[in-house]
Amino acid sequence: MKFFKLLVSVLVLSALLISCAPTNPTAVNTEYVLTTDMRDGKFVYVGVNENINGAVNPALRAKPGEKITVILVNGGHGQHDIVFPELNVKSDTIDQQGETTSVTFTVPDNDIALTYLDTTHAKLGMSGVLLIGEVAMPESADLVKDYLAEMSGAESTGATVDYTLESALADGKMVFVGKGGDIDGKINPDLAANAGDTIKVTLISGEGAAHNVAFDGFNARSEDVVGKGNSVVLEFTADQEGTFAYYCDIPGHRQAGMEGKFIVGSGAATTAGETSNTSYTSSATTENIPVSAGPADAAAVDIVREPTDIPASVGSRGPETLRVDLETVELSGQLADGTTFKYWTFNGKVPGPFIRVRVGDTVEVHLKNLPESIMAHSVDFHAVTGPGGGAVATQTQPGGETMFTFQALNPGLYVYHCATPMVAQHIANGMYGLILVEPEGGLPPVDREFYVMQGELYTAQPFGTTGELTEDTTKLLNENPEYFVFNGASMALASDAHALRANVGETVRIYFGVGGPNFTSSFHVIGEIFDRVYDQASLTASPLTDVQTTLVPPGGATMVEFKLEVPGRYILVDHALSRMQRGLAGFLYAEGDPNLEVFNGEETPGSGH
Ligand SMILES: [Cu+2]
Repeated sequence: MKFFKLLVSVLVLSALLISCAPTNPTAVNTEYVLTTDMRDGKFVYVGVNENINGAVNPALRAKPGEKITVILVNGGHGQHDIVFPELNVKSDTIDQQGETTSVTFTVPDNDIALTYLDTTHAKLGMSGVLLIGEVAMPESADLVKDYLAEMSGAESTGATVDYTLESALADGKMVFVGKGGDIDGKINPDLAANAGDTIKVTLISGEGAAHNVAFDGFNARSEDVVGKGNSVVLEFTADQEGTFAYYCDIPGHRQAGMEGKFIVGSGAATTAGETSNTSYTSSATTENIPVSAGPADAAAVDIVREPTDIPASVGSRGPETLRVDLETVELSGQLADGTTFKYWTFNGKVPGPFIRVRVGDTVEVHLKNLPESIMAHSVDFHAVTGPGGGAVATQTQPGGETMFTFQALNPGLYVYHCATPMVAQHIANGMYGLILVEPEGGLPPVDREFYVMQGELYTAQPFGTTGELTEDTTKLLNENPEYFVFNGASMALASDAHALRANVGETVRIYFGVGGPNFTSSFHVIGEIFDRVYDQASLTASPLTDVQTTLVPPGGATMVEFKLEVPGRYILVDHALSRMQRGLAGFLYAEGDPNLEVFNGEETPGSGH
């Protein structure tokens, strides 16, 4: 996808160049197009046009005294530029994917090898040479080293400091654990080095989920490591004194606890403005999370749980032992028309499956995390009496399976959700559902039952952006969602495909829960009055009667019932109605003959009902 975008940028660029070529008064003899990319965890330049196509940090060639143009396309994210330091030529800085900049200059008229480099990423290997005339290719990057030595405050000490870190879950947090040496067994250990040392960090995935390690202030980030026991190595030079943060920059992991300190020299910063920033709300997110959306994922599926997807009532049966199978599936889903999002789900839909048991049942829960997952997942049932609601027994790595049993002691309608750090993130991405524990003898029969859950999505891109949206954990922590949804997607239950349907004269029951993770719902059905509200989803207390709007907190539920007397379209909302503009509404169509005694009126245009 990234490549596709790049290709488009390059094509557009070529078209532009061709179209303006005839009118260009000062002829350029040679032209190079470079893009930026990440290889082996390091930023590099990659050649785009013919003779340098695909080459990493390609050698550029020019004839003495000729005029050349070098065009740079930002192929990913992060700030980039191209500088020819010996010639004092510097491009503008570009920081958006697809953005371009260029420099045009006349090269010296003698045979010489010169450097080109990226101001921020040169020390990570983002540099190459410009060879003029018959000059030979110099020994690897000596030129850059010389130049960087000038730029950098610290002389290389020639020493290498080795650290090994392993990812782990500890005390409900995601952490780095030190391996070997002084840091052995320590959680998020302080790492130390002298200015000028080479730092070599080996990161082992201790539990199999995807991780990496990034160092603020050094533009150093390892590749991702996935799969238990696999490892990745990051090497960089600690070229400035100070105290810096290191962390895992997989979205949500730093917030979940994967963060430590990197102390260079005395730990005091040598230059103003270069001090570490240990707050994840700023530096961690600016470089890596795009605000523009990539193209929508063509393979995205419909993740909306059908509101009628509810198992039959338990009826009058006695307690039994039942098996519940949950699969955690990370998949690309349709969030809105032309908009896709990487959801994390139970069984591929949002919400997860409606689970129906009776009081006294023993439930055997099997949780399988698909091998394709990059995250660990788990499940916490609010219907469980026991540690973590089952989350203690179900932290499940990609490709793994866990199991526990519980006895349903209390009747009620309960939320379940993933409880793997950062829990709010797993919930926001779609990991919640309802489990109904019916009282002895079952619930009173009704004509129609519906399953609806409310949640919020925190995307880096504003509401309404088309394309593939990405999650934004800073917005999540600030409780600043872009989307509010019933059953996983924007306006999902207002679509013909997923609307609720019933007939006049029927009694409707809605099992309504809030996954959240953060917003309380003021649940209301426009045009109807709840005949009965099982407040807080208590099925043993007497229901409230004749209620307009009922409060449902995150991690809470309600059961409402009403009879349909009049045909028409009724609208499920959270009466905090701004959220309707953010994707939150569902339609309940009641079909049948008019009931003029109860309601008699002509529809006026533009009512929206
Ligand atoms: Cu999860």
